[in-house]
Amino acid sequence: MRKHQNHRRGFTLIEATVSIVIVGVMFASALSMAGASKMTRHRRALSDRAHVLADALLAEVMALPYEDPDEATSALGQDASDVSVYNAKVAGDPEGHTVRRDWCDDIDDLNGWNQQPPVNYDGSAIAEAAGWQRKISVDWVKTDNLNAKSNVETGIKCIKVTVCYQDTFEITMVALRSRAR
Ligand SMILES: [Ca+2]
Ligand SMILES: [Ca+2]
Ligand SMILES: [Ca+2]
Repeated sequence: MRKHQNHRRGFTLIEATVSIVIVGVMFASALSMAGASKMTRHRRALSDRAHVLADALLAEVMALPYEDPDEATSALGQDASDVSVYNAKVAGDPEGHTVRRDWCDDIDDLNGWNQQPPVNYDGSAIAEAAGWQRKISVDWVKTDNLNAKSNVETGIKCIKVTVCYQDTFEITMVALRSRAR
């Protein structure tokens, strides 16, 4: 009878040990799944915010005239007619902005635009924008191959808006704009 009791006690200890190991494994697995789920939610939140920031900026750029209304130019970027105007506005801006997007008078004035943290169209601050950056590049593209850049005016511009969060997340949205539109 005593022999049987010892055997029963030993079995119970093994059972408890197995049970602890199983619970431990399940707990570790649950923690791992919770971590992955949290990471997925974080990336989705970053993606949603990045798309909102990119959409807004792309819409602003696309609303600008295809080319400078004051002069004919053969280069991308700010034009001779813009520089003195923009410099005067920067000098007179009490909030000390660099060139604001609502001062630009054609799409490619924003070529090379790079702002961190991003601000609104009128230069006002965007809430919780720390860590975010927005960049714009504008190129002419070939009419027979819209993926290929051109060094000369073709009547079609490719606008790329890149939005990144620190060094962890980045999206680029692309739009084409023709002179004819
Ligand atoms: Ca211009
Ligand atoms: Ca101009
Ligand atoms: Ca220009």
